[in-house]
Amino acid sequence: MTIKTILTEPNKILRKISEPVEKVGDEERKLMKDMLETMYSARGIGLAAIQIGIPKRIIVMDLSKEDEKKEPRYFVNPIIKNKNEELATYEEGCLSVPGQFAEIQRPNKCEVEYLDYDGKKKILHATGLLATCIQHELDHCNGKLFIDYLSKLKKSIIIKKLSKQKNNPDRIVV
Ligand code: GNR
Ligand code: NI
Repeated sequence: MTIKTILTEPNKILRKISEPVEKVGDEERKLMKDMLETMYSARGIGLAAIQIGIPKRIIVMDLSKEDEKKEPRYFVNPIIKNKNEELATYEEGCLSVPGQFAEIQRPNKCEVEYLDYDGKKKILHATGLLATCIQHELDHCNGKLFIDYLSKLKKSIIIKKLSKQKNNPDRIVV
């Protein structure tokens, strides 16, 4: 397994629309394992393939607490079927928008149709953080970041900060 580099904003690749996967084969499973390892090493709870530069509609997730047993989840070609009218607010962060957090409102429940690690068709009724996270990751597949929901001013402040961080040669990237 390999830990990949996570792309950060501003980077045009993050704005690409990812393509559906034709078949869940060994190549896709290798990618899912690498994504999961990359996500764990960055201490995230979800990751979309485009965040490591691969425009495929693949998401990995693990919402278990650090002292609990790992609970990896894999979603290939996820489609959100039913979104609840009711909204929930979570403070969101993103591995591609490092160090920035904002409260975002999204439907508090959703139904997701997807293929699992073995390519089997599944349906999941998601609520709470799971529902939020799936919607956050699906946004990545469509080239969207959580900062796109903020006001123009807030968004531009965040992008400026991130650009500065990137250009600073003193920044140590481990
Ligand atoms: O690690 C992450 N935490 C998080 C918190 C609230 C809402 C969404 C997320 S996803 C994020 C990892 C990430 O960037 N996934 O794309
Ligand atoms: Ni993200």
